[in-house]
Amino acid sequence: MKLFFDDRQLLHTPLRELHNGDWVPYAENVERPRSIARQFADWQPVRDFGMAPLLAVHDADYLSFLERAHGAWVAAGRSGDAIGYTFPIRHRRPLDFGRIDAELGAYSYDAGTPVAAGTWQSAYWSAQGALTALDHLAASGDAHGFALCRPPGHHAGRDYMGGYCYLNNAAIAARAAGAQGLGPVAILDVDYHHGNGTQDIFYEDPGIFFASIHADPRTDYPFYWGHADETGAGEAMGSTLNLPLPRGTDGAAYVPALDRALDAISAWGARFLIVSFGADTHSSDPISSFALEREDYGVMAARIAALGVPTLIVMEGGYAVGDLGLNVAAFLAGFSG
Ligand code: SP5
Ligand code: ZN
Repeated sequence: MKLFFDDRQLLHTPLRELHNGDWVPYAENVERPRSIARQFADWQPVRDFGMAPLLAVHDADYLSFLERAHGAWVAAGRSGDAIGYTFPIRHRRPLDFGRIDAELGAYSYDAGTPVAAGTWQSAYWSAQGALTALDHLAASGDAHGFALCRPPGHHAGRDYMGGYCYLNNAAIAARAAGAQGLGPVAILDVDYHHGNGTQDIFYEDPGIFFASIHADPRTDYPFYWGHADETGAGEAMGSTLNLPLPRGTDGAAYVPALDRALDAISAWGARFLIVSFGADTHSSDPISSFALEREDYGVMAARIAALGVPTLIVMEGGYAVGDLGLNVAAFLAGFSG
């Protein structure tokens, strides 16, 4: 399996995030991609597919905000990471904001997603990595490919960032795959957290199936999405599947949910699959509460591979940096039997 990563993805270095009322070190740090990169000798270069595939998912004004946000923060006389403090939850509408703080709130839903000096560059190349891996799959006929996306993407929506995510790498690749005629495309999200951004982007899109297995949002971030009764809207009713699981879920309890998701993806007729893979389901993850072990990742991968559908794996979360590289390696190895 070919692996894709670009060093510019290390330029994104926020210092801290707000957690339980305290500022704590940023969990989505550069030790994550380093621990994964270390496990493999061979990385493929990332190519530049430009802005068009990003604009196929995200609003132009949001992308422009992301690109200039840190500069505007500095121009406002601030130092450190740009972060909002007021969020317009409802009644959002296009307004002509005159202050960076207003924009930071309008384009995000949490205080866990600061914009640092290198954020745009890293997010841009993270998305290009997913597109390069997709292009490789389409051109080579390989069954599986892996994009070490970082920053991750599945919490980012059409016009918002959140949950350490800025550009939705999986959604960008899914749209591009559909446009190239590789579909029907399905996305399977197995990060610990619900992929609310991906769900939102495709909620009314009958062309892309979205299935997510995650910690019950009653108790876990992102709280406001990922409940079992969210199943899609309009023409896309039934093309979203949410399988929330309780805290403490281990490999034995996880597999039946995975099989349900895979059955639904198969019944839907998917011919191309994108896996949003988070290793934050591991027992040692510092911000999550599932109990999967390393060998469970091989089991998961083998079941996904048994679908027999070309599969692009994009990296999402996973914060136990001591185990992360080994867990990702175990997952990827499971695709090769
Ligand atoms: C991609 C992904 O896994 N995003 C997860 C975002 C979760 N953010 C909120 C979790 C709050 C826990 N913060 C703990 C910080 C420890 N340094
Ligand atoms: Zn996660």
